[in-house]
Amino acid sequence: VKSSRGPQEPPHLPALPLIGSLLSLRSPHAPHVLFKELQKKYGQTYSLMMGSHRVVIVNQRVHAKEVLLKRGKVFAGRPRTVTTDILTRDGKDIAFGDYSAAWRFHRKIVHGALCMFGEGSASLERIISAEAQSLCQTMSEAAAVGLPLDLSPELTRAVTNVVCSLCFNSSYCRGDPEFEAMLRYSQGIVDTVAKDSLVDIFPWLQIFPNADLRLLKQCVAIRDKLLQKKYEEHKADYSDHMQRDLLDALLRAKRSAENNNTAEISAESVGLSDDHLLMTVGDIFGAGVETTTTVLKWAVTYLIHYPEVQRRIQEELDTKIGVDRYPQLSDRGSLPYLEATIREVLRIRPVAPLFFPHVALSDTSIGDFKVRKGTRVIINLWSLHHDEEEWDKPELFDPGRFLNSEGTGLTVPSSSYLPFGAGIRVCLGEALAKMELFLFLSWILQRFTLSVPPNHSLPSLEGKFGVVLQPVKYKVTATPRPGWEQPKDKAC
Ligand code: HEM
Ligand code: PLO
Repeated sequence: VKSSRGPQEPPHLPALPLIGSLLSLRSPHAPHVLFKELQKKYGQTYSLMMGSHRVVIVNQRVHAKEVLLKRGKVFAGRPRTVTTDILTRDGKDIAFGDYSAAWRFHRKIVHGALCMFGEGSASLERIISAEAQSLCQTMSEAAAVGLPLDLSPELTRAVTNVVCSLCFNSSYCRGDPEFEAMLRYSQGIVDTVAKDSLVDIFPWLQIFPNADLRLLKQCVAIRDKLLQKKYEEHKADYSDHMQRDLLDALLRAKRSAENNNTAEISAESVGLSDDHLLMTVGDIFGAGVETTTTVLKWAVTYLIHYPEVQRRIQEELDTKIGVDRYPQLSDRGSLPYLEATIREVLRIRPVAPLFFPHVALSDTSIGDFKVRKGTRVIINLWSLHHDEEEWDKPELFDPGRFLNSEGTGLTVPSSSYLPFGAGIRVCLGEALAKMELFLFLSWILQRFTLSVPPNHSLPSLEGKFGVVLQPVKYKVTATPRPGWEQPKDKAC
């Protein structure tokens, strides 16, 4: 309903000079939960000050879609923050870079490279299946000696190797020191980066904890060394006639812009400097690893909490695939319950419960609310995915909500479901992530039943808030299913 008084400011949390609304934000809850709670007092869309920044929090689907889709281009900006500037050399990447010609150009190249890998050749399916096989072999070995296993590093390595093939045409074996270093630096980055877009941050006062900043700088330095090494190797054996991976695709775009010096688009102006190339690969590598691994870990966590869901997926796998062959992407259509489970995991524990802020590039509005140029907008996906008006018992893990009434086909029961975002900043890896989630989970559940080791308690479902929402660490017992007692798979 349009207000007769014309556009108004959104309801505002109390704010003090300099520290902004900090005092109203002190809470034992993680930010996404607190922002959901604050709706009770301020309505679904409200604003607050973080330091000197005006921030609007969006907790409902209509306003979220306005920001992402209807006025997507107006809200396509990103803020500069101290931590993301450290990670991305002042926003020279896709995810944290502001809207610009360089940003558009890089998204296009990455999109093209991902499409080339995904379609035409069945290479991506082959790569993921090989990693699934190696993962299952590791799980078999642990099962053979009766040892519970922390699946986290194993899942991370499997997912890392897929993105590594895609970005660098390389992969890691178990225990590779470079991989072990990657696990450590990436955790440090997840724990610290983008936090300062949420807490009050005054670069001149350094209120953002110094220890966090130090850790982030150390981790980024290690990551940059790794990226630089891959870059030098690729430059050394680059050929115009061969495109092995994403880094080759970026190098080709750079060479062709450099050779085209007469054109008004120089390599620098479209963002094809060495820094831009490195930061873009760094994004795809980082996003490719942390997001998909996190979803797989949540899936395993929920499967051990809900053995009946696990059993139903296994019945579906037994009927549709059996034990004589491994799962393939072409089976996706005939395994609706597994697909529904993946959708439910992405709903109940969204990887990014708070999107990194979008920024209004000009004066605009959200619903009836006035929004000034430069305002940061945070979409609270947690609220959208746990909205009581949209979902029946939102806290309940129920894959069935994504099935039609006969249980034979998939549905999306509410349009308040945006696990990958939408619009011009929609996730670039959605198709890849869905392939990986389907193949890894079907391989694992065809072969093993997952449970908590005897005398261990079930892992917490709460999650640890960072730039992605991660489950806690725990061990699982993987019991080989009938027909899979003897390992049939090869490890790396
Ligand atoms: C952005 C979710 C996997 C690359 C995003 C956004 C979400 C998201 C919510 C933010 C959209 C916004 O700010 O409006 C997920 C989930 C994944 C996943 C749930 C796994 C299940 C991946 C993978 C890749 C990737 C595998 C890389 C191959 C990116 C990039 C962006 C992005 C580059 C930034 C886009 C931009 O700002 O223009 N993703 N993602 N993501 N994702 Fe993903
Ligand atoms: C994950 C840790 C890596 O070391 C660096 C990195 C790069 C891209 C980030 C990713 C991290 C976290 C998830 C992000 C992704 C870009 C898009 C994605 C923020 C920090 C999401 C879910 O928005």
